[in-house]
Amino acid sequence: MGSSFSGLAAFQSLHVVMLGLDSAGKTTVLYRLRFNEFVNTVPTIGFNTERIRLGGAGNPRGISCHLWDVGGQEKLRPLWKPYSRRTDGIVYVVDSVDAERLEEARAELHRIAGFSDNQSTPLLVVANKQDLPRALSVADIERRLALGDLGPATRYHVQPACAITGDGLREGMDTLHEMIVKRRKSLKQKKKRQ
Ligand code: G3D
Ligand code: MG
Repeated sequence: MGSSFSGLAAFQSLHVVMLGLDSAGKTTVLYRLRFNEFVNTVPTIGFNTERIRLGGAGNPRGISCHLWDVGGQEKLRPLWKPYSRRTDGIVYVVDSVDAERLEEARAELHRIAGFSDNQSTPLLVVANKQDLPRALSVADIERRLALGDLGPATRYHVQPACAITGDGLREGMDTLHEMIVKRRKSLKQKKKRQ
């Protein structure tokens, strides 16, 4: 990964970490994005990682993105801090049906976002499992995760999605990519002014 955010090279490979409680659907998201097909998952012990391509229709070659899927079981959550250090973006996957665990998901998200390295890192919340009947709406998830409390410096977007079919995932990743580019530009301008 490029160590500076100036120059084109730094734009060519992004480093994104995917977090969320166990069973939210992170590994399903990863393999759906990587292989464009449903892959039956087993609980992740440690992490999975794949290189995927990002970039909207205007970008035929796309940008390479290293996506890390870090296990979400409680005993693995201490890993979230080192894996989320100096990432370009964070994908936070939630199970939109598991209303009971959204409070736990909120607390973990705010803990991660509060680490000094992560302040202002763009955040894509994937409101996963929207195919299921009792899925909560985007507005409900935004409220329950208290995303408004993350502070004005943090760009975020909540994307309704279904990792089984892939619906919403590409749109979500494209929005994350746009947020990453905007943040880099504003950091660059800030640096110039100093
Ligand atoms: P994790 O990596 O966050 O722990 P997984 O989660 O990707 O292993 O997924 C956990 C379970 O949720 C899996 O089911 C998976 O198939 C299911 N799942 C993932 N995304 C969706 C979705 O969008 N809709 C529905 N209905 N289910 C989803 P199993 O049965 O293997 O536990
Ligand atoms: Mg997993």
